[in-house]
Amino acid sequence: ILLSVACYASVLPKDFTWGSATAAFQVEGAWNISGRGPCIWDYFQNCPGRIALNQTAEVADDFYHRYSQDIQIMQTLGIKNLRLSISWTRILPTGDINNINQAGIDFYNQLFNALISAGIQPWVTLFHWDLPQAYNNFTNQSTWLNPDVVHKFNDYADLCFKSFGDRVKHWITMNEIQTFAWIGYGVGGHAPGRCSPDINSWCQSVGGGGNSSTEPYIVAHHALISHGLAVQTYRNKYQKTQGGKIGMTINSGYAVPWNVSDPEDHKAVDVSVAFSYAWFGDPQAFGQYPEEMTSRITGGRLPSFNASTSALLKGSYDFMGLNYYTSQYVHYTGIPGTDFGNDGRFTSSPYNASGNLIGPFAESTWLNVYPKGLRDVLKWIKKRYNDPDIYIFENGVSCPGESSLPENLALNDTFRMNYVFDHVMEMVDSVLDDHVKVKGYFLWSLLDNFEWADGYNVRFGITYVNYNNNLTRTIKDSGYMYSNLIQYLRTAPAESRRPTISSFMD
Ligand code: GBH
Repeated sequence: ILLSVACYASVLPKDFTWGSATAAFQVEGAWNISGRGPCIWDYFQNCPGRIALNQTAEVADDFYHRYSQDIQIMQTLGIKNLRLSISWTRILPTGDINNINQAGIDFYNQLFNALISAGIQPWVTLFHWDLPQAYNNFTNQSTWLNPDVVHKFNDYADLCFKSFGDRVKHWITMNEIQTFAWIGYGVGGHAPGRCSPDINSWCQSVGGGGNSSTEPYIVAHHALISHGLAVQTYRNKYQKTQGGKIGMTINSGYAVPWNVSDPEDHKAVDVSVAFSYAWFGDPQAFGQYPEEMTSRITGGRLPSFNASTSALLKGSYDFMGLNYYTSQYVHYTGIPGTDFGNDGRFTSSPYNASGNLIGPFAESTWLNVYPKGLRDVLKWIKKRYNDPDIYIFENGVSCPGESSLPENLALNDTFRMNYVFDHVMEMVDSVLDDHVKVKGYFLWSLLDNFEWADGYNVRFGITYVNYNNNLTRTIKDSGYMYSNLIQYLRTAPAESRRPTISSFMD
């Protein structure tokens, strides 16, 4: 029987990595338990008006106490990989390496052990936005603006490799540098709420209108160098003996010309992908920023790598990561502006010149469904970076109106089922027809959770979390669909690669 099973090739290789994903701040809660120190999001969420309905992540999904249940959910669904992040201040409460919180180390030891004994591999993000508040002294030389944070991050990363690297074989240094750099320091919508130097604010005002595009580039530069240093540490001290892999994950959509007959709008497509993916992909692959950025960002605002930081970054990855949610139409304007989009002289919109929508709106206002963009951006990454191994570390959706539905109706998330199915099918085409080396797919998210500035009012989970009833968990229809789909793709013969979604909806 074993032989006959092994005789044909399945649609995707048997060792393709299927998983789901979470992040510490969004699920753990237990914000002040057992010596955890405050991070910038603990501070930011208490600034009135910053989070929808002034909600906080103090409890979140209480994953800290309830992870055994969530492991059971993954076992039920046959999900064998979980991407999750470590809370920096749970193990280093003040960010100081001389002040290690053993209770925090113990927590992650127990968590990783529980996952592994359930047959689930942990894929660990070191930084999913929860920087120690100790590094924030509210000057323009604090948080990621301070070049010294590079060494603090390296100390933290080193401690994680040393403590957990015998069991954690995949490390992701940074989640979406563009998001925390731009939203955190350009427009102030994420921690630390900085929209400076125009109005030099930290938290005090909402929105701000500052839109400086000076600080996001500095922040991103320091985060990139932090990544490079942590990779060097891993390679020099741990990789040979521990045998794991390391990289980062980058959020990027693809783009579609706003006016198909305007060649400048076609050019804007390349520029926009350079401003999202290549901003972080090029330094890793080539040790420098993309030409599309250096030629457009005026006034010396984009830092540059010197010989040593360039060498540090160049080749600093074993795989490339992609978080894909949506794509936009882009239109060349030629007008320099102050925000980061206009540095590329383009605007983006879900509508094109004829007023057509690129795809249906999710509940999140920034997310329109456009599955083909996933295949397009994968092809773009393959070409630009000479065919690297790629992991899709996030892909998922919030369903229109979902957050105001009662639980029994929210469980029937057809919109999410279609989203996931359509994106996975684009990925299958990418692997089989474009020969892109996609090695894994992680669905965001295992659980409804604290959705940053949107609080609990937007849900991305394949598991429903009832915030009005003791945080009970119930698997949504999309969870079962995903479970059936991944089972099919690893067992069905290659020639049956175009199933219909209805066969997975039971
Ligand atoms: C991911 O980012 C995050 O990694 C994850 O933690 C999060 O839960 C998930 O998205 C779902 O949101 O509100 O107009 O300022 C995806 C990329 C970039 C999407 C920032 C939201 C803010 C748009 N994100 N963007 S806006």
